[in-house]
Amino acid sequence: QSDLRKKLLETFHEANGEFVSGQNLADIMGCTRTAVWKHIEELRKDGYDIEAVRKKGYRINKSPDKLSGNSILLGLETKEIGKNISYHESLASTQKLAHKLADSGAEEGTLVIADEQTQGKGRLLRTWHSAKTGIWMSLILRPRIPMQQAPQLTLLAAVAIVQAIEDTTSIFPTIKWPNDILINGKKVTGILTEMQAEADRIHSVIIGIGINVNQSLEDFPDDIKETATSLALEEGEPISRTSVIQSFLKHFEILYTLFLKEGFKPIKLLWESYAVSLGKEIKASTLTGVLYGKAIGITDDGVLLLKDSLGEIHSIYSADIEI
Ligand code: BT5
Repeated sequence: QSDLRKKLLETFHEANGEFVSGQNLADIMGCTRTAVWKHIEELRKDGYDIEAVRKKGYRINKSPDKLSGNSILLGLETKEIGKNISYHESLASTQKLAHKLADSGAEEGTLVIADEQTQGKGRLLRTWHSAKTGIWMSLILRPRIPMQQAPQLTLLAAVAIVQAIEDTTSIFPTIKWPNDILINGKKVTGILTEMQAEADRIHSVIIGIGINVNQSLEDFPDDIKETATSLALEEGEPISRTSVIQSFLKHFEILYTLFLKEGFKPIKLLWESYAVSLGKEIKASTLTGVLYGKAIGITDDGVLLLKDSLGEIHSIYSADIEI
């Protein structure tokens, strides 16, 4: 059943907005015209706007912003990243399931995605608000890199997300080290990178990404109303989550391939071009205390360098930054 629907959607996709006749669809799908019509009705129920014109056939005018494994795969331009999708309407946290799948051997590039998370998590046991209409996903990677390089993947993912937002909207977001993406100073995306490792070998890196897409201001709880934003709020119109995910996966694969071949250097250059905090006076709250100073750059390893008022330079591996 779902294979037939996939085939139907693929055929419409290839037709590029042109009409496809009922007979053609029946031939391609290997079923009767009545069966085609039934599948079309099912698609309509899922929110597809399908036009039917006598003697011409059917065409899709608008796809819904409904997520599913199939709709993400349709038109996805990657080789490996995102080719294996585990989609769920509701999960406690995509990170949790991704860890489980990674444990049981999920292949590199497996993507776990949910419409809603009931226990979305940020860093340091913080809550990540994950009501419907956002993108909540976790990507499983199996890079053969030294363990200390894993945090660089957070920065790499941030670059891919910025590129995806630029591709699918008219917005130019910025990155705040290490894991926030901002639009007009408000947080639109958070990234949580976790690792499964043993001694000095990485089993898997799980990159959790939360992107606010179609939320309105009322959708955000009070504690983040002033600090959070969504793509739709900034763009002034709804944004297709599927397009953002597909674009992210495409950019991620390009950057990740480059990273595995040439290391972090080329990624660092891109990252710097999107970073807001560099050259500014910042406050860095780390687990061991608070530091004030100028963010003078990141190292080739992705570590933030802060110069204090005495001229001393501190390496910061993990912190919350205020500008
Ligand atoms: C993060 O933590 O920014 C990492 C968020 C990662 C979320 C993804 S969603 C898919 C995957 N599954 C999960 O369970 N998690 C990952 P951190 O830097 O610690 O920021 C957390 C803080 O951001 C919170 O304390 C709030 O202040 C704020 N916040 C929470 N939800 C938000 C939202 N939807 N939009 C903007 N800010 C939010």
